[in-house]
Amino acid sequence: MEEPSNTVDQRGQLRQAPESFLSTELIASISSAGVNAERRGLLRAALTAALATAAGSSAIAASVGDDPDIVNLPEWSRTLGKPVLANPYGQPSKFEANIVRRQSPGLTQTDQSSVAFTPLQNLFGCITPSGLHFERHHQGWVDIDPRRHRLMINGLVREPLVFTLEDLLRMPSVSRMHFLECGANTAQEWGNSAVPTVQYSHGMLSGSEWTGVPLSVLLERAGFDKAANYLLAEGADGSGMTRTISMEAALDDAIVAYGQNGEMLRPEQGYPLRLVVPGVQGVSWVKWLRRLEVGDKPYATKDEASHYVDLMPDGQMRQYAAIQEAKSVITAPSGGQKLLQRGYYCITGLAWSGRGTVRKVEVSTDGGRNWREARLEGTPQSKMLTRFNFDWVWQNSPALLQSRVHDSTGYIQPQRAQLVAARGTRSIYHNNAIQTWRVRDTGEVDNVQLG
Ligand SMILES: Nc1nc2c(c(=O)[nH]1)N[C@H]1C(S)=C(S)[C@@H](COP(=O)(O)O)O[C@H]1N2
Ligand SMILES: [Mo]
Repeated sequence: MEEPSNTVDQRGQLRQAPESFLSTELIASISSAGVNAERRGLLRAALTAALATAAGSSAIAASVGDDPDIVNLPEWSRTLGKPVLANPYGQPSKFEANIVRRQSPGLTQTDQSSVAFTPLQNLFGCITPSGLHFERHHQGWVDIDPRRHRLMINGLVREPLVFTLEDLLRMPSVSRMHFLECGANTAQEWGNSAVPTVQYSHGMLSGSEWTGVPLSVLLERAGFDKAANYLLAEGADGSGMTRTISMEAALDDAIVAYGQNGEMLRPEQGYPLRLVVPGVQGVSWVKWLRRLEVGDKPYATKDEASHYVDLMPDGQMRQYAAIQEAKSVITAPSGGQKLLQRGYYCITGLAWSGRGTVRKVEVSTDGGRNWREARLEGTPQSKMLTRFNFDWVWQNSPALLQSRVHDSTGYIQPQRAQLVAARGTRSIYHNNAIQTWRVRDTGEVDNVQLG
């Protein structure tokens, strides 16, 4: 098989919907800025009608009459199928082998202190398949024997406790969908190095259903000191990963999780136990969680004193900036992809907020001059990814695609210039600016920074 290219994947070329799905009149009704709310219902009805007509249309049949893939029975229709249980653990089709996590050559420090990004451009809906969840390890991942793993709760507690995985599996559990985003996601965009694809610009982001014991249940059981405001969470890998968690977040919706998307956590995601701190930056979601210490002040550990701090324009450091502010990105069409023909495209992307739910997403195709509302798929969940879709007709002319989210607190995702005005360009973390994808008249899409 051909070596997968680092920037363009097998679905890098976007085909428009077949011309027969849309009448000229309908195409005209979709302005180049999108479909407005009134026309949307009409468009949907007409699409359904067009589909129904197309199914029985001889004109369609004539145009495809010589297609060998219709005329000849393929081998899979003439031979025995593969045996049941050929794959005791199911795998994606071999034709999807190009849809993988990728490492950015520029960002890789060592094989262990590294990051592999989620291929957002190829995913649907809002759940990231566990095998494509991004990976960020400070010192490599570890393959823990669950029988030998322990979770200790100590510090300002009435009774220090140690749990085995079996103990935790017997306790009351919750299952909730939440995004996980590294605080350094979109870091390169602080500078001028617009990275080529959405996988590299936004791929330290994944969404999963997490299952485990509410952290509040474990803290209550240990009899934590009600005056204590902080927790130290510690991982069992060699990175000495320790993070201060506010007691507020710990008692709110944090989970000591063993489950991810219906099965046990993957080793790369912290098997057998990880902390889930919804809405908070990824580094606080300590993997291979082995100890929680209840304390009365922030711990200022290495991962919060010298890393994960943002240098502000006035020379001050922004520390413990834990919450991931509202953010959205168009995942297709996106950098490295190509529109092959003029016509209808469904602009699609993801929106999320660490402070609550997504209330509205707007899309602009002219670099932020005009905005129209996108469709949200499903009911937005708190601190979880929401999928949005937007109807668009590309007229072979240059376009600047942007999305912006409004969250349930009323916060609106900032333009890059607004964010830079407040925070300068010397930060590494917490870049939630509006992303711009430029469509050239050739159909090629790339990453540009406006303003
Ligand atoms: N024990 C431990 N926990 C850790 C890390 C680590 O290296 N060791 N990396 C952190 C960082 S920086 C992030 S962004 C998330 C990444 O989680 P993931 O690898 O499951 O995507 O885990 C966090 N928890
Ligand atoms: Mo991170």
